[in-house]
Amino acid sequence: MKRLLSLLCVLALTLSCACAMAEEEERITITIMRDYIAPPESDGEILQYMCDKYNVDFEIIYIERGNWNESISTKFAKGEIGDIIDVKGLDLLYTYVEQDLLAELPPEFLKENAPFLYNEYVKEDETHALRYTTIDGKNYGLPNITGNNFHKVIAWRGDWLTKLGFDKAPETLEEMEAALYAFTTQDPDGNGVNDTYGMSQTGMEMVYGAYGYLPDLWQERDGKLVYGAVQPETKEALATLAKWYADGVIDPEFVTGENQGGYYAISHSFNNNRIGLTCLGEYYHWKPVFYPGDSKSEVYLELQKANPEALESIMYGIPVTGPEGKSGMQGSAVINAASTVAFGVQLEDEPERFARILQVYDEISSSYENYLESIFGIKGVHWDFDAETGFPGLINDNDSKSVARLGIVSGFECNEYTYLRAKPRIDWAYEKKLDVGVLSDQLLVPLASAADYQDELDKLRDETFTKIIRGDLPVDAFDDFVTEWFAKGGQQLTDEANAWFVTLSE
Ligand SMILES: [Ca+2]
Repeated sequence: MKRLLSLLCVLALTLSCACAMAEEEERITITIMRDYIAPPESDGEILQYMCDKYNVDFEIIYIERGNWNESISTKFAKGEIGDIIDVKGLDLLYTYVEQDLLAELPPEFLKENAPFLYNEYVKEDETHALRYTTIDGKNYGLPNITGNNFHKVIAWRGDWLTKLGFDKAPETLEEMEAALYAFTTQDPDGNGVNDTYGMSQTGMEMVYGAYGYLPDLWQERDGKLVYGAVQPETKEALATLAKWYADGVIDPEFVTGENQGGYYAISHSFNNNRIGLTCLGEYYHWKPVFYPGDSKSEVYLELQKANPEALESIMYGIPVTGPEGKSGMQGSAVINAASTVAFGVQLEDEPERFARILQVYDEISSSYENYLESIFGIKGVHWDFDAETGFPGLINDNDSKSVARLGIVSGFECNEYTYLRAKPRIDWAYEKKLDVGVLSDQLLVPLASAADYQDELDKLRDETFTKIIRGDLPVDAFDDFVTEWFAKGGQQLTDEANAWFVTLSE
């Protein structure tokens, strides 16, 4: 009886709390334009749960993933602007601000309403992540922050290397060349047919890196920012690649890539014994499945099915070192403004609703379990902590698509959560040395003229480099390309990049 009474008391208290809360704040609707791997259902179980838990109505405006830019622009043109919007690119952030689609998010307003997020973003001056989403002195969003900086996986066919007399993955450009030539000429798969190549498209990045500059990165050179594609060292890299191509070492189909459909990070050329080196895919695609419900591992699982011997034998390499001792591949940026959460311009006129949205986003992000619910769904129904390892994983046959359909509402993942929920895979990436030889894009802000020039310049670069590698143009055609690049807007971009770069040291 005593127990029943106290239970009634608790109930009464809970009810009165709920009533008081309902009186205090009106239940608002929050529209979301974020990236979903599958279209969410408006009455999805997870979405309903999140609405009830946070006492708001989340409404998802689905943007077709494969056609993101066009699809979201069409909605914007119709005046349909979400409250929370995924912005997928610095140039887009700039464009949207110019088109007056985004609300300014002053750091002080963030601090007031989302103290947890504020602390994550504005730790100390030099890591002030909001600097990267600030345009003309106004902040327009929350960039993505990741604690780890890994380059793509460098996977060598260990069985081929061993068979041909190499006892480890190549570490220098010279060793790389020797291995690739052997893969091409010495029938590593032993079928008596001349049907293998050294590498295809994705092996090229570390060749450029071995000469010091990557063709699509802004890097520091003598105190200034320079674009990798137009550095003289890149001409040397192209000469090497052209020689390899002429000698039949590079897959003649390299232009069409290594993936023939299905999940984008799978290299069919590698899986089907056509090439012996691939750098397609991130660490989380290649890692083994560490515990029941451990997500990702798309490449690992596919290779396990298609070619278990190859999987078993893989030797993970580091970016090879070139003649001047340089090496590198692009890392995943620690602060990635190209993946920014922004807020619809309508919120500028609704400061109370804007404040409430930030409060909810802060609450979703500020505890580990809240965050896990936001990406996996209801604990015990869609996900749970693994009894043995303690790591969270999807259960009851759920996968990333099914929980997307049920309406997850992803919060902000701080570094601590990444490590808490994914320690085995991050440890794996360090064990495979994916943090060694990382080059980062040192330009971290949108350039005012990027929208005018970048696409055309990228196209010019890609077409010219392909022609040089295939021998359709001589290597010296690089010199004309450099002149044309600067004349067609490259000089303007370089000037703008450096105008920003000097402000870093001010
Ligand atoms: Ca063969």
